[in-house]
Amino acid sequence: MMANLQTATFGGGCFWCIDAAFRRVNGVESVQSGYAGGHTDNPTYQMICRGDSGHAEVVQLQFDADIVSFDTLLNMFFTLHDPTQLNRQGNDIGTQYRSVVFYHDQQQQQQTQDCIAQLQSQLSEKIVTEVSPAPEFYPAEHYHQDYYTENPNQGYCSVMIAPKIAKFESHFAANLKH
Ligand code: MHO
Repeated sequence: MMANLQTATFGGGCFWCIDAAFRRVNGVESVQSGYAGGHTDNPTYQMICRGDSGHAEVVQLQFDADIVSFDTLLNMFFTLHDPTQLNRQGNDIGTQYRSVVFYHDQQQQQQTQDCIAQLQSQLSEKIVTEVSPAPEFYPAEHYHQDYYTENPNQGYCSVMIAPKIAKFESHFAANLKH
């Protein structure tokens, strides 16, 4: 059967974490960490961290929409980070860590807006997630790809990411790769 491949692009804090989570999801065929939404071409991680490039740390996914829906990916995305924090996730502070959905078509835009409206009705704090058309995506340096798998003992991975992934795996057990 032909795969119904689609693209999704999400930013929600450090990309190591959402990269690790989405790699586990059944139907997600590829995950790339990168930069998008700023105003400089071919940014480097160093430029991102200076904060003046305007880029966000994002992950870009290819997923088979016949196996996992964009709505399910949105639900996952909103449990992986706090969409009420402006330009920060925990101790990670700066525009590079902003909450953002870069939609690839009108349907993704509508689904994102509906998902945010629904989630907002359950939250007292305002959701600040940016919802914008997908701009050019710049893949991050090789060492940022699948960082969590490659560097499980690195401090940030073991302290910050591992517990989030454990929670993610129990919450979305039915959606994981076997
Ligand atoms: N605070 C973390 C974030 C890394 S992430 C790729 C660190 O600097 O290790 O922004």
